[in-house]
Formats: sequence, C-alpha cells, structure tokens
Amino acid sequence: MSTRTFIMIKPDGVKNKHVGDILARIEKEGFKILGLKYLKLSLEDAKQFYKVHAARPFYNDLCGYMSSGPIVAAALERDNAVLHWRDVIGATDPKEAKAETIRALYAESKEANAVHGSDSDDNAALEISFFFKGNELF
Ligand code: IDP
Ligand code: MG
Repeated sequence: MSTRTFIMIKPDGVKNKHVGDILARIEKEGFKILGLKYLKLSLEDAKQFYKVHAARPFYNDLCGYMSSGPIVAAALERDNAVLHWRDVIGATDPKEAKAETIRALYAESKEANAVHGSDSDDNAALEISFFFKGNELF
C-alpha cells in the first residue's frame, strides 16, 4: 500500500553538495516526490519541529545546527515509505550506519547526519503538514 514519509536533506548535506545525489537516490528507491522545498528554518521552527527531543541533552545544539543553513524538505510516497526510507538512510550515527546507506555515504557526524526521516506514519503526516499545505502536494 502506498504510504507517505517526510524527509529533509540537512544543512551539511546541502553544504557538502549532496542534494543531487540524494534526490537521485530517492527516485532510484522508487519514491514518488509529492512535495519539495528549499528553505532555511528559523531557530523557532527547528525547536518546534524537534520538540519531542526537548529534554535530550543535544536539543539546543541540534536546533541551532538545523537552522544554520538551507535545507531541502520533501514529502515522499511509496509502499512502506517510513520503514523503507529509514533503511535507506541508516543508523543515526554514521559510524554505525550500514555501507551504502545515505548516512554512511554522506553524513559528517551523529548530529550533522545528512538526512532526516519520519519514524512513524503518524509523525510523517504531522511533519508533512508542518512544511506543506495540501495544495503544495502533487
Ligand atoms: P533519527 O534522525 O535517526 O531519527 P533521533 O534520535 O530522532 O535520530 O534524533 C534526531 C536527530 O538529533 C538526529 O538525526 C541527529 O541529528 C540528532 N542527534 C540524535 N542523537 C544525538 C546525539 O547523541 N548527539 C548529537 N546529535 C544527536
Ligand atoms: Mg527521529
């Protein structure tokens, strides 16, 4: 069944010129791009987006980092979209990510780890609505 996920190419992925490689991988993996934006998050946007992590020690650094430069945000559709994208990106820490995953290939560090991916269908829906209006998805 076709389902949705939300992904970002984080500031390090943009800065290190991996946007084209990552968008090509998205298409190669069979995802349909429903929505796509290039933007810079404000610190407030980043705090709101990552509020589930507010109690974690890395929260302030993470929000500062995520608002430090432009990102790419995308809503994607595919069978088993959330889990498939999590498999494609690999573990949070690139040192633990399997070979050929996006984080193994492109991440700088556990924080600057190239890409985001939703962790559930419910969060995918919330995260897509954070970035996209209904008429911006095709
Ligand atoms: P995920 O992105 O693999 O789902 P989460 O645990 O949801 O990982 O954490 C969200 C983001 O917070 C990570 O992608 C990473 O950028 C950052 N992060 C997570 N754990 C750490 C840490 O221990 N140190 C620094 N940054 C972290
Ligand atoms: Mg997560």
